[in-house]
Amino acid sequence: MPANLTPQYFDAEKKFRAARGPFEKIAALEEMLSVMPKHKGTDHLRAELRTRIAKLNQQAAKKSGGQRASMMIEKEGAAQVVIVGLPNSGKSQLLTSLTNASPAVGDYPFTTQSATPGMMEYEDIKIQLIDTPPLAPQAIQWWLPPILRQADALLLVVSLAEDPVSQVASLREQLVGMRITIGDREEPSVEPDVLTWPKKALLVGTKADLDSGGRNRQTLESEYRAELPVVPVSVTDNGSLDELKSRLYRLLDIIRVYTKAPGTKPDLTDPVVLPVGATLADAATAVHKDFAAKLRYARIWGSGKHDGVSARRDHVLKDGDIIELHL
Ligand SMILES: Nc1nc2c(ncn2[C@@H]2O[C@H](COP(=O)(O)OP(=O)(O)O)[C@@H](O)[C@H]2O)c(=O)[nH]1
Ligand SMILES: [Mg+2]
Repeated sequence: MPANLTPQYFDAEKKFRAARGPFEKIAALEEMLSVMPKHKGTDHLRAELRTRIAKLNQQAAKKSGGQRASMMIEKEGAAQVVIVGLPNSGKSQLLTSLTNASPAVGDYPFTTQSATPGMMEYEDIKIQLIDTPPLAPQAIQWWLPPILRQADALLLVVSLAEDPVSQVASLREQLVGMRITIGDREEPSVEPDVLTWPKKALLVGTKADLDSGGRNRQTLESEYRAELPVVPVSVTDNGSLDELKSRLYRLLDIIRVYTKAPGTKPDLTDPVVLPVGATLADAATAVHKDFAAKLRYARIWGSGKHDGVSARRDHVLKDGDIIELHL
């Protein structure tokens, strides 16, 4: 059976070939694994990659005094989003306010020492958020860059109780050090032929309630709005947290599609989550790996068309579409 590897896989493979040292190699192999289609045709290759990761882990463990080199947190839900920021910027508080998780929140730096995941509910889907230790130069631990590189998006957290511009500059510098780029801007400090991990990101200004006159928020928006979406929030304002959730959903470029069997009502509580641009054939594969090959046609409700029209396998789906697959 053909493996049908995607362009993302070959990009990750390029990163593997350019990787220096076991940590970068592990990060690249883990990325290859995470973007590889999961079906019989890739079983062998996936097993091989896992063996290579295990071997590199042993090597890396020797270098780092016995610790595991991989702390990858298995992705759950529709997307994996990592919260990053300087000490005391409100990262853990954000995870607490948006998810079921309860990391330690404290008014002193370096409260958070490890990565903590939590699930955020947004309408009918769940998005995984991961709280991390501060991105301060002296505190970045060897296992952090791979977690950031694997993320579907980053929340860059800065406190609006202080000057936000220097915080963003500092965060960017740390990220560039990990060869992670954000926004559309070319990073002049990254050599053009060095492989990088480009990431979608939202710039989240926390503690908006402590920003007297909204001055820091205005500064943040005027400096960065052209490159990155800027979202001010406060734990005292639920509306701001809801706004953050919906901005994050839009950033992720995903759609929800609901399936129904002929003659029944659709299940509107359990959507299939797909990337923007996904077709009926992609949706069929997401339901069952064999369905795309068997798909004859589908009926579709939504998509700005008449209800129940039949559509072909290359039809591009929209958020909220309901589909009925005919095999
Ligand atoms: N007034 C106010 N304080 C906040 C807000 N978010 C976080 N804090 C406080 O800021 C401090 C640092 O928060 P924490 O989440 O531990 O920061 P971290 O180090 O980035 O994880 C704590 O005392 C929080 O209670 C907010 O929206 N408003
Ligand atoms: Mg914390």
